[in-house]
Amino acid sequence: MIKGMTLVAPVASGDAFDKLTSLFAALGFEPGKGWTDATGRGSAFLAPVGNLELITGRAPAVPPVLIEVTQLDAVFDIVLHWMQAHFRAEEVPTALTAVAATHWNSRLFTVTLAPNLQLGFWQSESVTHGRPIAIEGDLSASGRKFAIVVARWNAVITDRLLQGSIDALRRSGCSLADIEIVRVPGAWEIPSAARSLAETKRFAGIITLGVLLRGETAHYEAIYNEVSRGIGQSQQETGIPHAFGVLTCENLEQALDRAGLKAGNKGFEAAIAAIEMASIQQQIAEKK
Ligand code: DLZ
Repeated sequence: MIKGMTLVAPVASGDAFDKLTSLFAALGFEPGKGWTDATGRGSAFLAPVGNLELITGRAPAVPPVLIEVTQLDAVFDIVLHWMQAHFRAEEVPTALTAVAATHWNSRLFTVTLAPNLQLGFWQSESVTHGRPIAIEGDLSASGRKFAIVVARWNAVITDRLLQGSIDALRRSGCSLADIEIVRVPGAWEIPSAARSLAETKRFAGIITLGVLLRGETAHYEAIYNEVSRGIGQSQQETGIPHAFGVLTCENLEQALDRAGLKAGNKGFEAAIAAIEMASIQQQIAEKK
């Protein structure tokens, strides 16, 4: 059974070996198992994927060793700086080509690092190249209805979470008429309201917003566990995505940070998650 492929590149001297080893480390290769014996040294550099590509009909226009990367221009800069440090200035333009478009929807540059070591670095221009095909939700809320269940307890925070959620929905194309807001007394009441809304099947997603403050909430753990379990159960049993925007914080300051100050707005984030999940659910349903 095939396990892997190794290309062996002889290097002229120990000095060149050390320099190239440091370059490949700087480029981000995972170090493999090296060796040293009386005859010399070996240094292995691993890449996540290897291919052997057979071609016919034309001579290859690329070096025999092609390294696919994700940030070609950054890689080019690393190689260029290394060349400027280790080659004479007049050698660099012949050893290192500029980044150029290929005929296979990619960009490529080549570099001759040693007489027997010519490499091509390339990056595909196709965003889907090399990615497994996956269902991915989009962030369009246009034409979809969402419900927001928001607790009045700690309203100074939950109002900000609500504003964040509405902001995310509006920016994603949801009309105001398609947003239904239900205010409940406290976090404890969120699951039952969310469940009632989900069971109507009128909504693509439910966004739940509340704040539990550890310091001020008796039986904090018990309430939190029940609220999170209830929201999760409603999601699983109705099949409607429920975004969890119930903050659990040590104190008011921490909650404020998560409601639009230092740590983003969790109401906004919850709404975005609901929008994405609504899209995913629709795609899964359509595939069925
Ligand atoms: C009672 C209570 C307490 C102590 N703390 C909170 C809290 O930090 N956050 C919150 O949303 N609600 C709190 N509540 C209210 C309960 O969630 C619930 O509304 C009441 O117990 C009435 O059922």
